[in-house]
Amino acid sequence: MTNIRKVCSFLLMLVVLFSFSGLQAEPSQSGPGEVKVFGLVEHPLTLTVESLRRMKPVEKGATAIVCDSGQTKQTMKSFNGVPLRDILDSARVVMPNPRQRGEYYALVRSVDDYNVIFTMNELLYGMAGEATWLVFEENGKPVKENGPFVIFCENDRANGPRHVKMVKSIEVLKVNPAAP
Ligand SMILES: Nc1nc2c(c(=O)[nH]1)N[C@H]1C(S)=C(S)[C@@H](COP(=O)(O)O)O[C@H]1N2
Ligand SMILES: [Mo]
Repeated sequence: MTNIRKVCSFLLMLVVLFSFSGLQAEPSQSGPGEVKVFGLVEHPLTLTVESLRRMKPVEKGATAIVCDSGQTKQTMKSFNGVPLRDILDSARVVMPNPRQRGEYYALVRSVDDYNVIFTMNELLYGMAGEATWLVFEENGKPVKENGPFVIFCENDRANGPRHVKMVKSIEVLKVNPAAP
């Protein structure tokens, strides 16, 4: 009897262990209403509108989304967002070798597979760092069709191409070493 009990609790333990390892093996699976931040970071994050509100969001005024063709695709009276740089700061990108800092990038993926990279270099040292936002409100309301999350770089000359609607995840990666 006690043996059966032991076997049972052992099996239960295995089930628990496996389900936990399963969770860790798929960090990129964001649920609806959340954005996962993972990859080469110390603290993977699961962002929601509530958690973004606690991260010092900035409210910006009238903004247009302009395609490379010059066509205005969208205008907003205002938007609310957290700098992508602050998000990557709190996730703590792991860069053990400062000489390789130019090799890191954040890959922003969307639900419909429109994906854009932002390099850590431009976010930390360039103009894009001041102006790349994870947006969760437009015109004072939650982002509807394009949302709930959008990432874009406000000061891109044409800011449509790097305007990612329906953001699903942010993965920090490093370029592969050159083949020997
Ligand atoms: N998820 C997602 N985001 C996207 C796109 C897309 O197809 N899917 N198109 C991009 C392009 S090319 C532009 S110009 C802007 C504006 O696109 P819209 O005309 O669909 O609003 O969104 C960008 N973001
Ligand atoms: Mo576009």
